[in-house]
Amino acid sequence: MPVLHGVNASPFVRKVRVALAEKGIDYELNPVMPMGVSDEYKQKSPLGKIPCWEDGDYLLPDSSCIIAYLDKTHPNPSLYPSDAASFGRAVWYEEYADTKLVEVCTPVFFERVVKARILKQPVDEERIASVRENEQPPVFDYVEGQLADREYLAGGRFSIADIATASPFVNLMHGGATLDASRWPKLAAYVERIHSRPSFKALIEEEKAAFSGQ
Ligand SMILES: N[C@@H](CCC(=O)N[C@@H](CS)C(=O)NCC(=O)O)C(=O)O
Repeated sequence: MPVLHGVNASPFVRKVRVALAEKGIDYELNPVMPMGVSDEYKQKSPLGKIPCWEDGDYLLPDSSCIIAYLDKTHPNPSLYPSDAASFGRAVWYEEYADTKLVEVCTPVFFERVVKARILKQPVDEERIASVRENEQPPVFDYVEGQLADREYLAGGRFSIADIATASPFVNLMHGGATLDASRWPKLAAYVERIHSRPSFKALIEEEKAAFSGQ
């Protein structure tokens, strides 16, 4: 059976797990923690990052590469729009989410879950306040504006753009922060809608159960 290396609190590992669930692909999750990976793991994933996909002697790191590959091996349902313009927008939204949404959503998770519950270190509340007041608003404004009245971000149906965009908001939620629905009503409704898909919902439940034991 193919193996996905990584832990599910990672927004990038979650992206791949959601794609696998949407496509109904069986796999094993090998829990590789992102900090201090072994030299053996670096042979598989040269940047030393999670996730990495391993199927027999086929190795592929990076969530974006893995999902693009899986869309070729298991094309139904495709997670990419078929027309060129929507395809381009979808992979742009994926890039924006992987870079910018992850940057502004994960510090709250890092402080309140990783530091407080796992590393047993003090939480930097000033850092959390600064991220929430200064860093998140322009990023959330952008996604709110891009959504306009769309149900999905690109191509009129669920795609990689929605997987990547909704994933970091799971980390925000684990960090106990809510998205202000009075300020970002479209984004809040969209995130709730995407998180309620069976693929996301099952993972969110699994992650919540794992963190409640910490
Ligand atoms: N572009 C990569 C990013 C993966 C990534 O940054 N993963 C983090 C965990 S959330 C990691 O492994 N960090 C360890 C490191 O940077 O050394 C992807 O999409 O898979």
